[in-house]
Parts: sequence; C-alpha cells; structure tokens
Amino acid sequence: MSNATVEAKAKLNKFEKLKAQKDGLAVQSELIDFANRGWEAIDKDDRDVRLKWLGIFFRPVTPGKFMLRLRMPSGVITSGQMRVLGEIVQRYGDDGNADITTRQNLQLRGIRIEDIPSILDRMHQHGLTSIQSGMDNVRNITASPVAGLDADELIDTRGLVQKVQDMITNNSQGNPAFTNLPRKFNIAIAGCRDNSVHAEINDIAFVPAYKDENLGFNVLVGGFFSAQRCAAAIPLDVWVQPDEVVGLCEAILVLFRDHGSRGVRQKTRLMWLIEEWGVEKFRSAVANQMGKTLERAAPQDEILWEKRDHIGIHAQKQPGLNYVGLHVPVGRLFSGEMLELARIADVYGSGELRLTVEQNLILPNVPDSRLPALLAEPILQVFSVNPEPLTRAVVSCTGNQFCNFALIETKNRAVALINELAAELQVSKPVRIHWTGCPNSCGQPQVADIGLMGTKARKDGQTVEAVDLFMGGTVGKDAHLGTCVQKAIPCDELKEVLRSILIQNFGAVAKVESGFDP
Ligand code: SRM
Ligand code: SF4
Repeated sequence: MSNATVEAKAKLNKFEKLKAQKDGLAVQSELIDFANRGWEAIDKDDRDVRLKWLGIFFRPVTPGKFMLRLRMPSGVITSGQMRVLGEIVQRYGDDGNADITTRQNLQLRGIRIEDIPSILDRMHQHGLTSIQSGMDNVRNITASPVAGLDADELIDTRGLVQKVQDMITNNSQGNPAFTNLPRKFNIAIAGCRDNSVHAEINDIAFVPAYKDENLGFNVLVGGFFSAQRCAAAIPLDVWVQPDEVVGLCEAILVLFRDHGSRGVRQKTRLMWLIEEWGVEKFRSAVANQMGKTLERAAPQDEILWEKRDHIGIHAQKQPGLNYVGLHVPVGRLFSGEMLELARIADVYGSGELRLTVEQNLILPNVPDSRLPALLAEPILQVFSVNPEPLTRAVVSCTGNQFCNFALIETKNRAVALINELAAELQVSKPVRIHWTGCPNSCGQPQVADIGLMGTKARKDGQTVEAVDLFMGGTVGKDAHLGTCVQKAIPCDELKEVLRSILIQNFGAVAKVESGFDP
C-alpha cells in the first residue's frame, strides 16, 4: 500500500465520526419524538444524515418537506401499495408527488415529519418499507422488470432478490450487521437475456450463465459512479448457483464492512478495496468468508440481446396474457395518476405493477381480450404505450427542484427540450438521452447514447446553467460506459447542439409539417 493510501485510510471521514457517535438506525426509536417536536427542533445530524437510514431525506431546497425513499425489490408493487402511496402524497396537495427512480424504485415528496410515524405504520401494514435505503446502506436491489412474465427469461429472480433484501434489512426491521458500511452499495440480479439491470454499474451484479448445463450466475463486482471516478464492474471469476446468491452477497458485504476504507470519502466504494487487494485475493477472501470453494466463472454468460425498454404490448410466457409497458415522462407521478394506475392494474391486470430503471411502468397480466378497453383508458394518453421514439428513452435524475447537489434543473427541462425537438425531428429508433444534475451521476449519463451532466458555464460575463456532453454509452450485451466529449454547453445553446447530433449521429430527419429545414 502506498503512503498516501495508508494515510487516506487512517483518517476517518466526517460521516464515519458521525456514525461512531451514534448509529444511523438509532433514530428509529426517536421518530415519534421527532414528529412531536417538528423538523426545526431535530438535531441537525439526525435530521440531515441519520434519518436517511430510515429512507427519510431532509431536503434543504424545500425545508420541512421531506423525501421518502422506499425499497421496491425487483420493482414490483401491488395496486394496493400504489394506492396507499398515492393517498399519502395526495394529502400534500401541490407539494406531493412521486418519482420512479433509476433503481426501479419510488420516492415520495412533500412528506411532513409529523406524519412520518403514521405513514410508516401504514406502509408496513401494506408490506412496504423504506428502511436502509439511503446513506451507507445497500440500495434497492434491481432485477428484470418482467421477471416471471418474460417468455424468454432464464431465471425468475424475484424470490432471490427478496431474500437478499431480507438478509440485508433483517426482514425490513433494520439490520445492525449492515447498518454501518463504509459507503453506499448497489446490487443487481439479472435473470433475463438483455441486461435490463445495467449489471456493469453495480457493486455486485449477477448475470445468468450456464455451467455444465446448470443455470446459475457469473458474478461482476465493483461497478460504481461517483463525482471523481466511474468504473465498470469487473469479473470476480466466480460462478454461483442460485442458492449461493444470498451467501455471496452477505460475504462480500462483511468484507466490505470490515475492510473497506473509511478514509477519504471519494475512495470508499467497493472497487477501491478490490483494487487494493487485487481481484484474486478478494476472491479468496470471499470464498473464506463463505467457508467454501467457489467455482470459476462460466466461459460465457447469457446476456446476448440488445436491451429492451419494455414499452408497448408484449405477450407473456403465460398464454393469453400480456405485459403492457407505459412511458412515464422522466418518471414523475402525481397522486391522481398513482390512484388511476392502481385502478387500471385492478381492472385490466392482476393488481400488480412493475417499475423499470428507465423510470417507466409495466402493467402485467392483461388478458388479450382486455387490451382494447385498456388502450382506450384516458390515463394511457398521459402514459403512452407508443411514445415517439425521441421522447421514449429520456431519463432524468431529480435536479435542482429538490436536490441540493444539483447544478441545474433537469426533469422539467428534459421534457420541454425533447418535446421541442420531437416536434421538429423524427428518428427511426429511440435515442437514449440521460440527464443528471451533477457529477454524482444518479441519472447515469454514462450508459446513454447522449448523456447530459449538469455543470456551470460562463456566458456573456454571467454564470449560467450548462451541461457536459457524454456519448458512446452502450447497454445490453457487451455494455460499456460512455465518456465526456464536450464540456460546459450552456443550456440555452443545447437545443441546437442536440439537433445537430441527432441529425448527424442518429439519422434524425426534419418532420415535414414542422417546416424546419436542417
Ligand atoms: Fe443518487 C446521492 C437521487 C440513483 C449516485 N442521489 C443522491 C441524493 C440522495 C443526494 C441528496 O441527498 O440529495 C439524491 C436525492 C435527490 C432527491 O431528492 O431525489 C439522489 N440517486 C437519486 C435518484 C432518485 C435519481 C433518480 O431521479 O432516479 C436515484 C435513486 C435510486 C434509488 O431508488 O435508490 C439515484 N445515485 C443513483 C445512481 C444510479 C444507480 O444506482 O444505478 C447512482 C450512480 C451509481 C452508483 O451509485 O454507483 C447514484 N447518488 C449517487 C452519488 C455518488 C455516489 C458515490 O459513490 O460517490 C450520490 C452522492 C453520495 O452518495 O455522496 C448520490
Ligand atoms: Fe442530485 Fe446530482 Fe443525484 Fe441529480 S445527480 S439527483 S443533482 S445528486
């Protein structure tokens, strides 16, 4: 280890000191007191940091109106749960809404601390939890959004994902064993052929692979994005059977907890530990921790397809049933829409909905005979099953409307700009455009055809909102990360820049009726 690394590891960062003083999960027993006292009277470290262990995020941009981040393993939500969440945000009027996140999850907005105990009670009654969804915890575990429905899937991973979540969260009670990791941690378990989880950007990813005709998973480790460095996950050279998945996750989390650096915060994700040890030593340590010999990776995995976006009508593996993918512009849902989605899931489907990492929704189990009536529902004018190819694949992080890290406004701008471009241009296939408000990369610009990362630029003597432009991200089979190709484009010049890129790189042509002449 170099002297610099030793020094960086030795000095605990400020969040480690905060956790050492009082564990994040300790605020669980203080919630009623916080609710009684009101947000302004809560100790600042508890309010701004420790509450995130319960999924409760103080928003400096909207003080007093908290964000609540849930856990939605595999992105599965019942109509009853959606209805409860819709009713929760409904009481906050214009402040209340929900966002589908890039981890196949939901975040609620406008939440008042005085309501939190009753909201959590109600959520628990409906099998929902927000436990350990922020700060130094494992995030929502992602999986194929059509697990159990997809005619071409290899493994239905829903049960496994739930088991991993239950292990990590102690069945949603809160788990002291994994409450104090050195940093956040992402896990994805793919059972499909199209890498619908973006395996390469997770700290642990399981991708389906055959060994001696047995179906299991090859394991990738260490993928992450951060402001200073992004790294694609690397092979651990391990193949596991499905019943070893929980144990492998547990072993890696124990190693990360006990040996991961707690020094310079920007160097604390799992990849830094893997690089410090070397992948072979890390692999041996995982095997030791599990108390077994691990099999070497299968020579090839089964991710052989282009990535699908699941929008539109698709026949399921169950004869006569379909899953219907709805496009939700930048993932934003309002309470009335949530209630309406719950209703159509009951009326046309089986009372279930799915969320995708593209921030869209899927309505499973719709019988052939019910499709015409479903397609005539007014909500499908808002959440289309057949959006324009240009608007279809826009993803956006929260941006400065609610996030204090943001350098720019994202969601509303992303929708307005793509609508303007879509009015003038047409493309033959979707162009994946990802917006992210700052270098933390929650909107994953590195996986996009066109990635836009918020920054500031100087223009006419003023500081203005701008973006760094990323290109070349590929997804699905052989996914790889895009890179920054142009810095600091002022947002008011972006439309022209995107128009040229769409024409030159993505074959966009002018729409005749727009009168636009490129
Ligand atoms: Fe993120 C921090 C939102 C996915 C990397 N992220 C934040 C915070 C909590 C910052 C804050 O306290 O304000 C943002 C909350 C804003 C808000 O009010 O919504 C935030 N991240 C999001 C979401 C909601 C973006 C979205 O609109 O979908 C996503 C929630 C996922 C979930 O359900 O749990 C979200 N964040 C991601 C992803 C994408 C992914 O996981 O595939 C990444 C990059 C991948 C990764 O983590 O390796 C990501 N978020 C970060 C980072 C940088 C982490 C690092 O190692 O440096 C931060 C900052 C931090 O942790 O210090 C961050
Ligand atoms: Fe906030 Fe930055 Fe993440 Fe966007 S990328 S949600 S602005 S932290």
